[in-house]
Amino acid sequence: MTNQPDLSLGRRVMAMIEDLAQHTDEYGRLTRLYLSPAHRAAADSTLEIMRKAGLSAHIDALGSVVGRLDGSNPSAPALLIGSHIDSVVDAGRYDGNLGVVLGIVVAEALKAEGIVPSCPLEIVAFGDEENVRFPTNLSTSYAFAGRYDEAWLDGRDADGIALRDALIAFGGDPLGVAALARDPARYRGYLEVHIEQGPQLEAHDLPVGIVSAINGITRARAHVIGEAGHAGTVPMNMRRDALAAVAEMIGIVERASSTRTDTVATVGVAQVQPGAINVIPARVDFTLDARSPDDAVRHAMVQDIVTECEAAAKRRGVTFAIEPFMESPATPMSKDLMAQLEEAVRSIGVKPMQLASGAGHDAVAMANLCPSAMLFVRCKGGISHNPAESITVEDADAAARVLLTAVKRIVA
Ligand code: HGY
Ligand code: MN
Ligand code: MN
Repeated sequence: MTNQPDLSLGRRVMAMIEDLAQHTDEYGRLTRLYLSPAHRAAADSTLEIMRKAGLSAHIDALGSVVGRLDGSNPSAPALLIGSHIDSVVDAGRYDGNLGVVLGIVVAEALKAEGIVPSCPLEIVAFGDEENVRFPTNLSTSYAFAGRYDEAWLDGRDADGIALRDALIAFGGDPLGVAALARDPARYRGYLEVHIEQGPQLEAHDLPVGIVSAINGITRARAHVIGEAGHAGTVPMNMRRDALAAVAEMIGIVERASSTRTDTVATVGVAQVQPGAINVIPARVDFTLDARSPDDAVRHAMVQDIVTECEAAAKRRGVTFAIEPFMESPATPMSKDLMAQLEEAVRSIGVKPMQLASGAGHDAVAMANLCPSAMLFVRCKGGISHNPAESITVEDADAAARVLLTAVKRIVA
């Protein structure tokens, strides 16, 4: 008799992931931005899967899909399990979706084993974790935590569509946002399972790991304005080349982050105008994403970047302006829930390893509502935000067994 798991939970997870992966806004690659038609289709599909799993389920005013098992005492503080079903552009299929699917598979497994939780179990598919479409930050999970900033409704996407209008077109309700705030007394904790999106678990040959803290993030938009000119006639020492200035600034960003411990900083978007081969670039708009496990270090790094970019701009005769639009604090996870996850990891014969999260997650917002913890799942090569993102059915099964074990202990 081998004590090898039968992988049935893992297979169920992978099947649901495939189901959801078909909902994309771009043919041939997975792009599912908040409130897009693909997000609506994925939300409807998640609603159906939740209901088939025996959960009462609905889509809330901001587009989150919320499933619930009442348990034997519906008025007891509930346990929340969740993650997000929105994606970046040309995304992998596990980022976010895995945590939602695992919550549903665990709810299914409890019912299949005839286990009635002592408290309600809520499974949530948030919709705006990636913050790719609107200048918001974890808006749908912050709504649960009662920290939704109504000004976010006026944020606009690259096509100038206001979040409020996209929400109405999605079938949501801008007037229903305040009612989404949960009473902290009614929640005992939030658990989120997510791919690691990094190389550590693979390097340690571990299928899962426990998140100790989530790094803080500063995101900003920068604008550099020089002067367009003829690429053939303007001498090099007489140019005000916006793109050459930004090239120097990107070097400043790289140096500021690589000379500090555990910090990262990225220029992910750069738009050049007018963008012609024989015209000296007049303007460049670019983004900054700066992160650290320590908020003071992050703020100092961003300040250094701004100071050095201003000096470079002055030297080059271009203007430089930068507007931070998102701040997310470094967030430690709940020690009690981490201990529950560690016990559950041990119970499947895996050595518990703690690791910090360089990526942001809905757990940052949910930690404002109730004790929160995260379980990471190994992903191949640590690759994420990339269609090559992948996990094995064995690791999906291990994560499902860990989560099921932890949930059984918490809701016993
Ligand atoms: O960017 C992040 O950290 C997350 O994947 N949204
Ligand atoms: Mn994610
Ligand atoms: Mn992501």
